[in-house]
Amino acid sequence: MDYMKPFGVDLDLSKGVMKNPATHIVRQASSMRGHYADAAALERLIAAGDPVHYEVAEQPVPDAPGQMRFGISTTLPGTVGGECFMTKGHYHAVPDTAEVYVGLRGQGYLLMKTVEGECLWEEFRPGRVIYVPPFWAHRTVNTGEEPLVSFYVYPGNAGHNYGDIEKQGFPVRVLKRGGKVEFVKTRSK
Ligand code: PAN
Ligand code: ZN
Repeated sequence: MDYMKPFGVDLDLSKGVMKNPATHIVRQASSMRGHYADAAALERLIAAGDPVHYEVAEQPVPDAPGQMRFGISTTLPGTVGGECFMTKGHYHAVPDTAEVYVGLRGQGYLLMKTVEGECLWEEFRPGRVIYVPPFWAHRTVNTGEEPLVSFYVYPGNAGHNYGDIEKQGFPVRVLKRGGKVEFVKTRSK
């Protein structure tokens, strides 16, 4: 049999980065249109330099059910009209696939929602493991003053469904006003 070869990668835990990632995705403010409540504030931010909102570093593995994809996700600090910087968020394209996150650096939350509209969140902090069960969409939100860095791992065949979140959003928004974090429900479902 032609086996895939084992491999290792190095993380710098003090900086919260993966050394020499094969894939490095960078999402700037301009790729976040439609995700924040205050569209005008986002446009002002884009015009003022289009800052990075988050980055993902990965070592790709085959898209097969027995494989595990893993990497480092870094969400930067900041707000858009009071709403904390966040990732787009997604369901897995194969919806009955779970994911494990481990907080490495920084503070924030992983917001999770079901297709019926239930929305729950778990706190991110260094050393905190968060389990995302099958069927829950997930979005990282940075409520702190430094980059929020996490390690994640999920099944190789899971894929990503961003379209449903672009249409539905999340029923809870995370704001920071006067240094205080607030969870605001935007609708009952
Ligand atoms: C993570 C996320 C990463 C970026 O690797 O993909 O945090 O967030 P978006 O994919 O929502 O832009 C993951 O959950 N993978 O399944
Ligand atoms: Zn995921």
